[in-house]
Amino acid sequence: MIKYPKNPKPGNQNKRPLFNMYWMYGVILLSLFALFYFQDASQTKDVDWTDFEKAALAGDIDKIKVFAETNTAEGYVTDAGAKKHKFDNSDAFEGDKKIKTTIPSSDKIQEKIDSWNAALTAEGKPLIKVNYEKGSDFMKLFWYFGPILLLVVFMVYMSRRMSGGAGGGGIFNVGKSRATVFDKDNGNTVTFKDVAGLAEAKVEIEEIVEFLKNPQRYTELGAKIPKGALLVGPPGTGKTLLAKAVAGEANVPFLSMSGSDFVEMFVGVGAARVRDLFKQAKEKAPCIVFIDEIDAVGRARGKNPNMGSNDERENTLNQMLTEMDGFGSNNGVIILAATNRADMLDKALLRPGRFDRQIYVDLPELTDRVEIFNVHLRNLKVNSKLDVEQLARQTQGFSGADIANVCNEAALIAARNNKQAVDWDDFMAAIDRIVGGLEKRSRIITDEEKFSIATHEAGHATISWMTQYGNPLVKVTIVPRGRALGAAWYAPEARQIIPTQALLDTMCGLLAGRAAEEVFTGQVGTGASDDLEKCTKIARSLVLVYGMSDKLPNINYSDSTGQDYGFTKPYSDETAKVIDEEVKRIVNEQYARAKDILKEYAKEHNEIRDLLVEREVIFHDDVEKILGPRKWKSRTDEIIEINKKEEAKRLEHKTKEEPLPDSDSDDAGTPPPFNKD
Ligand code: NHX
Ligand code: ZN
Repeated sequence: MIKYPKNPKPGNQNKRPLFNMYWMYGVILLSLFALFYFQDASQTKDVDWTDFEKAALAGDIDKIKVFAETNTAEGYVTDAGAKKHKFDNSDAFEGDKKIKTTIPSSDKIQEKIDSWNAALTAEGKPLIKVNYEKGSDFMKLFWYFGPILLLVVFMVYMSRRMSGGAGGGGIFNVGKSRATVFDKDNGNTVTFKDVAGLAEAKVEIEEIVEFLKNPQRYTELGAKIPKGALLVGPPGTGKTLLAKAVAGEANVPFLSMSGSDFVEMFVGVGAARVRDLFKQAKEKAPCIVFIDEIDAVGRARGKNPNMGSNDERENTLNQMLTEMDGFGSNNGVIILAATNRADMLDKALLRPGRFDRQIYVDLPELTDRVEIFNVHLRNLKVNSKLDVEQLARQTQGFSGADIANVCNEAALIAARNNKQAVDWDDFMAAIDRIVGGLEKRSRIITDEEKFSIATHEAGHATISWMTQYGNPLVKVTIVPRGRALGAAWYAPEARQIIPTQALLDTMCGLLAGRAAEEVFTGQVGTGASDDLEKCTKIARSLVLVYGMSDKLPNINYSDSTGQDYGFTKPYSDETAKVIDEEVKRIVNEQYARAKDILKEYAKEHNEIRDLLVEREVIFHDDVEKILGPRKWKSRTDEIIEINKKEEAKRLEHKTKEEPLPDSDSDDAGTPPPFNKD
C-alpha cells in the first residue's frame, strides 16, 4: 500500500554505470565478427615452408603477400596449381585459393622470392608478384590478448551478478550490510495514523519517537536513553508497520534489514555485516535500525557446541552483542527488532543495555479489529449498511494482515459478481474462503453420506448450544469446503482466562460430532479425526500445561522456553502412565457427557439434522428456533455492552462538560467493568 521509491537517491539516476550488460553484448558481437572473418580466412591452407617453396618453384603461385610482423606469407595459388598439389583437396577453395606458411625470416624472404623468380624466368613461366603488408597487427593483438580480455570481462560480469544488486558491490562487498535506507525525503510516509489498534504498543513506541526528537529532555535528568526495543508478537500483527511508523514520525533515517540478511555461507560475513550496519548507523545518527525476524540470528546459543549448533550464526550474534554494548547510549541510534518468538532469543540479547524493552504486539481484540477494518475499508467501495462491528466479531483470532486479506478477498468476490459495492455477503464469503478453503460443490455425496454428515454437524450444533462455554454458533453447513465435508462455524470467544469448565465444554463440543454419529446412526466414521485431534490436544494440555487434572494437580510439565528436552521427558515412566490415564479419562467423560446431552435433546437434534439435509446451510437463528434462546450470555456480547456503556459515559461527560474524576466516583449506577465475584 505504501510505496517506496526503488532508487534511494534520485541524483544517482544520471550516473551511468561504468559497465553494464550492453558492453557484454558488444564484446560478444565483436568476437562473433572476428570469428566470421577468420572463418572466411580459413580458405587459406596452412602448409610447410618446403611445400610453399615447391609450389612457388613449380610456378603455381602468382602472388605472395608477406606479413613481416607475424613472419608469415600467403601465396595465391593458380587454378592449375591448386589441382596439382595435395592441398587442393576440397571445394572449399572458392574464389581466392591461398596457402599460408611461416617464413624463415622476413629479411631473407625477398632474396628467396628473387631466386624463385630467377628460376621461373629461366623456365619461361610468369613471375611471382610480391606485396609487403603492414601485417594484421590488430588481429595479432586480438589473438594474444582477446581470451584474457574476455575472461576479465566475464569475471567482472559474474561478480556484478553475484552482488545481487541491493548493495551494488561485487564479491568484494559481501561484508557490507545490505540495509535498506528510508529517508524522510524518499517517501517513508507511514505514521501512527496508519497503525490501527495496538493502543498500548503505540504508547510505548511513541516514547521512542520522543527519545529521538528531544533526547535532552531525558538526558538532562541523567536518564539513559534505551538502546533498543524488541517488538514481539504473532505474524501479521504489524510489527514492521509500527517500526516504520516510528521512523516516519521521528523524521530520521530508517535502516531496515532482515535477520536472514546476515546469514551467508561464507565464514565471518555475518559478523562483518553487523559491524558495517552499526558503522552506517553511527554515520547517520540520529537514526533507527530495524532488524526484522531477529530470531534468524538471535536464537539462543546451544549449550553443546558440537551438537546442532551453528558457529557462523553464533559469531554473528556475538558480534551483535558486542556492537550493542560498544556504542554509547546517548548517541542517537535506536535499534528496533521484531520477532514472533521472544522465548527463543538468547538471554544475553534481552538483558538491559541491549534490548531493554519488549513491546508486545498482540493479536487485535474486538475493538482493535473494528479499527483495522475501518482502515482497510477506507480504500473499498462498501455498502453503507455494512456492520463493521459484526465483521470484527466474526474475525476472532485474525491478525491485521488477515483482515487486510479478508477485505481484499471480499472486494474480489464482489467484483466477480459485478456488484456496485462490497456488501456483507461478500465479506462472509471471504472469511469462509480464508478459514475453510474453496467450496467444493462438485464433490459427489450420496444421500446416506449426507445424512451422516448432517448428523455429525447437528451434534456439534446441539452441544455447543447446550453447554455454558460452548462457542456461539454462527452457522452450520454440509457444503464441502477445503478438506472438510461439513462444518459448524463459530464466532470463537476471546477469553482472558479460560475456566476449566470452558475447556471441558469445548472438548464436549468437539466430540459431539462423533457422539451424534454413534447415537443416531449406530456406527461411527473416519471423518471425525480432525475433531479428535483437537480434542486430545486440549485434554493433554489440560493435564500437562494447566495442571487441572485430579491425579496430577498443579503441575506443569511443559517447557515454555522453547528448548525442548530432546529425548528425555521431564517425568517418570509412572507419571507418563498417569498422564495417559488422565487424558483418556477426561476424553471419555466428555464423550459420555456429549452422548447424554444428545439423547436428552434427541428430538431437537434430529430437527436440526433434517433442516440441514434440506437446506445445506442453516444459521444461528434457525438453530435458536429449534433449541430456544441460549441460557448463557456470550462474552462478546458482554464486551460490546461494556464498550457501549463507556461510550455513553464519554458522551455524557462531553455534553455536560464536567470534570472527569468527580462524576466517575459518583456514578454508582453503572457497575465497574470487572467484577470480582
Ligand atoms: C475424507 N474428509 O478425507 C473426507 C473428504 C465427519 C462429516 N475422506 O469434523 O469433513 O472426512 O465438524 C481441517 C479441517 C481431515 C483438517 C477439516 C482434516 C477434515 C469435519 C477429514 C466432517 N466437521 N472430515 C468435521 C470432515 C473428511 C478432515 C481436516 C478436516 C465429517 C469432518 C474430513
Ligand atoms: Zn466434526
